[in-house]
Amino acid sequence: MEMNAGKLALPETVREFGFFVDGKWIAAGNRRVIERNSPAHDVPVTRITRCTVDDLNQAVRVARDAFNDRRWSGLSGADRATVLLRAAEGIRARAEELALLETLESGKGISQSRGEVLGAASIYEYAAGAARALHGETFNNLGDNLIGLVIREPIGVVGLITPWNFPFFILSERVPFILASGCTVVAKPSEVTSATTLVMAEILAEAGLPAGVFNVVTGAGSEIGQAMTEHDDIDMLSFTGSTAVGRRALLASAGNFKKLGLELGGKNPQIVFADADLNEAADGVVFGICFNAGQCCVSGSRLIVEKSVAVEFEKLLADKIARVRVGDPLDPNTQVGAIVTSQQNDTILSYIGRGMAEGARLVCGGGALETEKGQFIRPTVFADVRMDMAVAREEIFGPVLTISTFETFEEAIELANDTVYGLAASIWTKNLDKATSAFRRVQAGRVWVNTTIAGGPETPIGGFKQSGHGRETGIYGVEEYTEVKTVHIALGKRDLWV
Ligand code: TXE
Repeated sequence: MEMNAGKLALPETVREFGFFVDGKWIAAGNRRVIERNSPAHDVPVTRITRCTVDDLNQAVRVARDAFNDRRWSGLSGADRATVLLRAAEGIRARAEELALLETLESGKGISQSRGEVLGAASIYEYAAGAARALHGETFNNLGDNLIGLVIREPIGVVGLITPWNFPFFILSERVPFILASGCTVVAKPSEVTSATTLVMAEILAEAGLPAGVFNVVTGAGSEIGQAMTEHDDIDMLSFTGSTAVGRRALLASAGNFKKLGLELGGKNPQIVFADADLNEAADGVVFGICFNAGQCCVSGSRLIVEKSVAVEFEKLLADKIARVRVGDPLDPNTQVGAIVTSQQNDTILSYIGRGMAEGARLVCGGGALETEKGQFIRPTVFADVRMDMAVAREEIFGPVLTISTFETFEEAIELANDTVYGLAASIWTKNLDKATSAFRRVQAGRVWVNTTIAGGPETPIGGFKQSGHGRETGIYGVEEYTEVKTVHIALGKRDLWV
């Protein structure tokens, strides 16, 4: 497509955003603002409002009123689906604008951003169907005098806190499902990547979503994010981000026992057996660690490879990594863009330093890519990694792969499960029995066999262990935002008690 014709130019002006509550833009006024620099180019690209806790409280009141008067939850699933389908059209119509904003704020390659934006539109289309498919159960086996109904109701006002690694895609894995269920929303995107969430508020309003159903407040996580976790009038909080903040959200939820959906960190194993197609497995492992510069909750960051093929596999990896195109995210050929913030860049570099200090053997990469502007890291591989090293235990959230080896199936599973996390795992083997035993035993919410980071909105996502609570997407993703109510209806004449 001509979309891929060439490198895009940096915009000449900084795009300013107010915030979006009750179907309207509210200008920053005398509030403070946050200016965002493109992490690849070091120039300001967007300016957002630093909302106050009062702004958050107002947004929650608006979302509460919109929920209570049933302007959205009272509609049929078919009517809600119409809005979601129009929103998908709205995303497609503004795809290039959304993709560019996403790239400018996050540093990810423009081709990837375009793919994520179009993928998001398709999630809205899926969720539109789910709005109509959502249903309960009946119990017609309670005798002639009683019938039981199990009905699902939207849970209420949902607070949504999203991270910077997939600002638009993660938002789109949640919002259409929350809306399909009939809930109302107050969203708070990451302070470094708020633009596409704000544009989405406008797209939803233009698609016919009633005012007050989807609201966006922007600003600091430690202020309004924290206030959202503590808010007594938020019925459910969906949080995606670090395990540390997820734990704080869990503690804060005790105030009103709000329901939590948490998608947190991962340290995901890639198990490669000797009988795998090694060339394809190496390609998958390189993709799994380089995708989004490794800033991905399901990055396959721990390679666990059978010893008999470890030397050959390491060479395949190094050859492939040398061919990965790291650079300017405005170039459609770029595969790995910039690191999102200087803090994240420092974190990754410090883990690379720790890997070396702990005695891991550097296979390739090992530091920053020298560029005139911006922050980039060369995909890095450490071999001879033991499970007591920090690089093997902690989520680095950068393009850093560790290699450990195994000799027996049991050892492979033990290594794979030797982590506090349980988000995802990949298994590479041509032996179906072995693949099945492995996917049964590995502790992870998502398992890929002979592929990695694949799939669509039909299936649920979420984590085991300290990777989180609850599931997003699929029919589970709509049910997650509902309460289950049991109704018994007596029929015929009452058998009197008194
Ligand atoms: O995450 P934070 P950070 C991991 C990854 C990364 C680390 C730190 O390992 O290196 O987290 O990233 C909001 N109450 N992941 O510091 O702080 C914040 O504004 C409520 C994994 O950016 O968790 C943003 O909207 N909210 C992850 C969101 O939380 C708060 C994706 C995530 O930011 C808050 C991102 C508070 N006290 C990072 N403080 C994944 N699993 O995909 C911040 N926030």
